[in-house]
Amino acid sequence: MSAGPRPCVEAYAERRARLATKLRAESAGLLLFGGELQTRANDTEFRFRPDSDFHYLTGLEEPGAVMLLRPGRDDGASPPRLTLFVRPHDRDAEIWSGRRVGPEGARERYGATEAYALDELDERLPGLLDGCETVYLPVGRWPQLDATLARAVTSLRRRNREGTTPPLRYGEAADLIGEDRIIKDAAGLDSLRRAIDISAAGHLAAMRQGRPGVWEYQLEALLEYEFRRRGSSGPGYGSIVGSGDNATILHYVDNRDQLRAGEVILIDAGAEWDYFSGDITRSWPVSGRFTPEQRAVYEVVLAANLAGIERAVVGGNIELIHEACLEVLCEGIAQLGLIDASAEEIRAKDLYKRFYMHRTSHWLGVDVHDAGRYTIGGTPRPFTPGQVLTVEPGLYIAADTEDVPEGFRGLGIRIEDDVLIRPEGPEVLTAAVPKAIGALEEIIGTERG
Ligand SMILES: [Mn+2]
Repeated sequence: MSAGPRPCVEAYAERRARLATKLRAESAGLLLFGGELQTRANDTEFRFRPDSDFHYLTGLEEPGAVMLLRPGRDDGASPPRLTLFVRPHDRDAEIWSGRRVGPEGARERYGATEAYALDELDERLPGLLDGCETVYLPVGRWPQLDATLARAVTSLRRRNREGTTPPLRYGEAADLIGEDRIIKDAAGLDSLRRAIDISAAGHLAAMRQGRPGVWEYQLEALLEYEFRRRGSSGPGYGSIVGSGDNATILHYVDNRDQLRAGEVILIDAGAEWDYFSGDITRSWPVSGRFTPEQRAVYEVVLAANLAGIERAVVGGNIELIHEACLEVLCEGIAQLGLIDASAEEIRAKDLYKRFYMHRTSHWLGVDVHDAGRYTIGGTPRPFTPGQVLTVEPGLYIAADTEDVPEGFRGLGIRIEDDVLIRPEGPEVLTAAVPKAIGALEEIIGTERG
């Protein structure tokens, strides 16, 4: 199985060019850090994952790297200048810890205009920032980057009489880049689709293998096996595999219980591809058939999911999706008698929060909870084509909920899809994973047959 194509160097250059247009207007530069290895215990480290913004703009996945982007001339005749500082080649270090791209590789393979070894950063950065009126950086995300900038600015100020011009303003890079990331470009959408397709394959495998007696961690391992064998770097967030009452714990990641006949299992898991992440939740009966109570709750959540997706249209917004889901959920809670009140009262008095305590949607992209503003000028941001968001209503009835009939207790159901906003209406990117009751029971039932 081939890992498939990754975005080419041009895709990253296009992203930098879009940002350079914004930077040029403010005579600004953008300073980012690529992240560093995080200690796991003693002298072992977690697998490296580059800083999302840094990778989004460079494609480079090496610890320690620093980038500075400055726009070209405003006549558009010169391209943006990308300066990369990377670890230098070091034969001994590379034998132990892997190959390094080196300054030459940074120029040849990553399109850097100029590239230097990291130990030249303090010496060269002041000159590179000279005349840059605004510097964008992710304030506080990487304390060592804040310190690097502070040293460079101090050095420029000290040489002020030589005619150097230190920066006048500092801006938030997370917001600047987030507003670009929120609209998926062609390369980003390709990566996200691939991440979602791999996520879907993992969910299907879990549905086929899940049955009474299997352990939650075995399904977690199966999901991640499917992700990895398809070339994904692994899950984009901690996989949630919760059966029975565990499904009522929103971020249950212990995944250590055994699946029992008659329970519903909730799996919330997504694969990463090129550092874009899928995000899918499905809930299904461990024995292959819902009980009448489980089925009734499932039907309410599914109706809410479908009502929410219907509102994922240009000009809509996340609040309207949430409202549409709440309307269906409150109606269902009333009809099932989970709360002894009318749907209107359940809605108006927020009584539903006993069983539905989270929001319905978030942006999706490089980060599972992706960058980009949710409100603009204090009001919900209207959807525009190219945005991707989740629609994930649920109902969670903990085992110790004594005022509901027993058949409803210890039941958590969430149905989460990833949706692309298009002029012609929503595209459900997660459609490959069934959610209709008949289709679910068929896939689970068939494999057991
Ligand atoms: Mn989600």
